[in-house]
Amino acid sequence: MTSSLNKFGLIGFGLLMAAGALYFLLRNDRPELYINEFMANNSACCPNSIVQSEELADWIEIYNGGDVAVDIGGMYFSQKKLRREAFQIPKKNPSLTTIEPGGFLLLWADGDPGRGALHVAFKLDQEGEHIGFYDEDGRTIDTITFGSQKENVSWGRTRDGGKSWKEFVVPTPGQTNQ
Ligand SMILES: [Ca+2]
Repeated sequence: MTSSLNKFGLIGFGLLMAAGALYFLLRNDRPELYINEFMANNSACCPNSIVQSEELADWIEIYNGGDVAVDIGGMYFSQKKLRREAFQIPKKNPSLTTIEPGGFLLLWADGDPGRGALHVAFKLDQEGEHIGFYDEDGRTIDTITFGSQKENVSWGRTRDGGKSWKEFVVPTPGQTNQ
């Protein structure tokens, strides 16, 4: 009797573990978003024709490498490695904060979130620091740690969503990296 109970207990435990693994796999469909390019030492970028703004603040370009539109409203950004210090993108402006498949979104790192949904509550340190991008449930989407940045030169992935990074003397905020 004891051994039969143990057997059923083991089967039950196995089923529970399988269900847990399946749940994890289904839950693990992270949005295919990337920190694609950023500028942390900006005194001249960027012309209105590119970003329709006269901003000269630091910026972070996000790229959607997936095949579905993603609203980053509710997601978090941080310039520290601690998630609890992250800034949450407002959820009330999906028309501003949704990135189409293959599309780009520019966030202004001007430390002035009162200026709108695309302005985060921190600036980037041109001497180098960290950018963390986290999903609403706290899971990490992307992070980058960078060193000292040259004036008006951006740092970005050599190709959109790719693994390697390089300097861009001609930055491409809101557009494909090239
Ligand atoms: Ca770009």
